[in-house]
Amino acid sequence: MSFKKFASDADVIEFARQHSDLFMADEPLRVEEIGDGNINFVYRVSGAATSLIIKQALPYIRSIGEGWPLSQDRIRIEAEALQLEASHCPDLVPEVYHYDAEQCAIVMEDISAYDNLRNVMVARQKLPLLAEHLGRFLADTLFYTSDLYLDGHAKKALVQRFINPDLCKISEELFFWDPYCDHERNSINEYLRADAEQLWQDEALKLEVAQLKLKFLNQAEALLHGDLHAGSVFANESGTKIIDPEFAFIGPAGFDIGSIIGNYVLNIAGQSNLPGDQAEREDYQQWLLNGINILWNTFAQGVRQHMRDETTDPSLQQAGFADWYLSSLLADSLGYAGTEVIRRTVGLAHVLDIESIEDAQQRAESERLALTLGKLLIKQRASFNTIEALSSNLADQIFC
Ligand code: SR1
Ligand code: MG
Repeated sequence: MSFKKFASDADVIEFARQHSDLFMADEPLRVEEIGDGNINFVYRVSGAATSLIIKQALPYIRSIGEGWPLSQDRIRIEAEALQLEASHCPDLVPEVYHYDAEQCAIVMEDISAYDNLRNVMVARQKLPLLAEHLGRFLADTLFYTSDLYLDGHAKKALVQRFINPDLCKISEELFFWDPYCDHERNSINEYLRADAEQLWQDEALKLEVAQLKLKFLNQAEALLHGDLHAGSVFANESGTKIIDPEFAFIGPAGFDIGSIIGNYVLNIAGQSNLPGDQAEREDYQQWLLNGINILWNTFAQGVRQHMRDETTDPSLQQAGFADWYLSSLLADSLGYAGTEVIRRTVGLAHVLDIESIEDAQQRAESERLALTLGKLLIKQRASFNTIEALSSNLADQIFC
């Protein structure tokens, strides 16, 4: 393989010209490195009227360096996942213009007309279509890549194509192990130390987390995005784009649904101590709780409709099956939401929604609320018959 990291802006520009027809031959182009994630390098190349994005995967994690090597196959997986998602919901993902196996790079649509959902939520912006778009993305991508739709051969070929052991290992450790012990990778606010120690002693919680981990390890249900946090979503008043599926693999559908619900919950916990008027913060928390309802209900209605119209396996058309499937999936999703909330509070990778609370003691209050909600989501995940029952229970905890 002749992989080399782009060494200069000129390299990036040459690559952009070679692999897109967006620019005129003599048009001056400029480059910015805009990657603010943990793992890769991301460049925007702009001309007078148009722009595109180039994402390059190095053989290690950007934020850690060569000490944490990482397979570059992740960029193939990302390109193929984006293309597959685009075949089901093209309006909800950036278009891939070119995937380059040699340079471990993707050339794709610039989505700078949209804002990062993490910043949107911290700024308490209400986007009217967001939750519906997320629910539809989940319904389409999860249904069409599962046995509810595919025949056995096609499904197993998909499992093979999306084997992603390096990236799965990151999630296996960061979601399901590190936060539940005194791991050196954890990052813990000193005012939250006692709460973290209590968490490490909570044997009942750790047993539930072990069950969720086993499903993550062995339930090859549907093609997951695999890292569906608020930083992987860009949105505005009229549209939504879901990016970065480099963690994609065939796993339990509830993991994606839970990851994004967990990010709604993290923002809700952060709002309690973010600056601003209390009424305004509570109004936003309520808007987010309602967003969780809309997201799940859009997902569930979409899947029911797809099952009615497109599931051909006669066993899976059995009366009552769709109800059973969705109620087990709700429980899984809430459990995974809880693991996302807890790992973002005491684990390696935290979120701006809480980190932007400057005062460490106030931040610990939001982190404590996040831990309470995370534990509730995991331990009581099977007790909620509807999403509304869950959100009203969360409201009791938040507004008490
Ligand atoms: C070391 S990677 C930390 C986190 O960043 C990614 O976006 C994933 O969420 C991962 O868990
Ligand atoms: Mg990412």
